[in-house]
Amino acid sequence: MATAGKVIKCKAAICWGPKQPLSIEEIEVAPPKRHEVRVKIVATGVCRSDEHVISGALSNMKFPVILGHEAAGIVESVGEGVTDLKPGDKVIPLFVPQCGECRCCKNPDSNLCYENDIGKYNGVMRDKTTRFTCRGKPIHNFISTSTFTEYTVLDDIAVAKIHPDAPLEKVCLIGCGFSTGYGSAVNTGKVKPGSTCAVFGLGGVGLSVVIGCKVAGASRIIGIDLNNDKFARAKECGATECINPKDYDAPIHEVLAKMTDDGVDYAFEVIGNTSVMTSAFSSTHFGCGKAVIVGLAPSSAKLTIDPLEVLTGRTLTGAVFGGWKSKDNVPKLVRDYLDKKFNLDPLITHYMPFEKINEGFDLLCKGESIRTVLTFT
Ligand code: COD
Ligand code: ZN
Ligand code: ZN
Repeated sequence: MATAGKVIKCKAAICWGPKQPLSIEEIEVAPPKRHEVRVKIVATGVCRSDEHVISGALSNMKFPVILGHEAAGIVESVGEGVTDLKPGDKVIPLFVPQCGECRCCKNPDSNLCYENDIGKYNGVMRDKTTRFTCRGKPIHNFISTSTFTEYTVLDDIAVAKIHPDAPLEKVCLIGCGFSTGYGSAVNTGKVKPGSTCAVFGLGGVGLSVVIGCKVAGASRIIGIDLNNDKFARAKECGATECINPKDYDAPIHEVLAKMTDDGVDYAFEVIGNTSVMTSAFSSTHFGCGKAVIVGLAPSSAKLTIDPLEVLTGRTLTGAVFGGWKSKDNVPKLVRDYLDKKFNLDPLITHYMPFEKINEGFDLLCKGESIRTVLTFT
């Protein structure tokens, strides 16, 4: 490519600090260094973790920063030492990288590579520097990805090559929301055929849990949300019934116990609310239930559970990115999508040009969108 080895000037959305709209600016993107790739982003989703930074809920962030972590694009150029990617390859950035060498990467039961920047938010590449500048200032990276820009640079452990036929404006959801929910059901929960599941929270990730429960063969999938507007789409994704806790005087775990002969086999908390986590756990069967935490609670929050509820046989677990080892599994998930194992269409409510990014976040905050996908024209 004519741009290889050169600085690229392009558009990006800069988050200069919390509680202010993102600002579309021209930035400079340096060429990839050793074991890095520069990627042209084609489509990127408006997702919760980005919103948590904008709203100030994630307090230890470094600013200014280019947010965005759910995306798909095309490799523009590669740095030295990159063997598995070449210009023109379709790719998905990985906010949980897979280095293949750390204790988690070597353990088949974990996917949380030590090279991740979640929670630490150092905001730099593996070599501790950034490839972005704007108005002469260095701009931080966000969780190994930074996709709210026409071009980004990624460590090669944080990018997966996908099938050349993949429609990027759909499979971008495999970079976060879809895989997080779907994997929580099929990997972390290991939902069995014929089982009964409860899914608390029917946003994009909750709906992806519903899809996972359905693909795993669950016979009952009960959706729970405070907003009745979420129910039709949940049923489209596979929920067999939906309930609103506001419609009942009794606590929701008692309602579910009555509906399900003493409790569900699997309950998923997909909101990030500790009192809902407690009720999700209590909603599972006393002798064999499993609760999976998908939502991220505020950092000061503590979870209260009755130890007797664990002693009798319930399990409480959780995972980021649906437990998927990212570099190994993202290409497989894309192939499963192309083979029509699941549909991503019900999750995408809006498409917008990248410049309308702040409108995308407004819709998410108002609960009016499931996923807004931003595209570069
Ligand atoms: N009871 C029932 N439903 C509720 C309640 C409640 N008390 N409170 C809110 N809800 C409903 C809302 O009406 C909404 O429909 C739904 O819960 C939440 O949906 P969204 O659209 O806000 O969120 P999602 O589905 O996009 O994301 C949910 C997560 C829990 C995954 C997300 O918020 C989160 O915690 N992310 C961090 C963890 C993670 O894995 N992140 C990956 C990168 S984003
Ligand atoms: Zn996300
Ligand atoms: Zn690792």
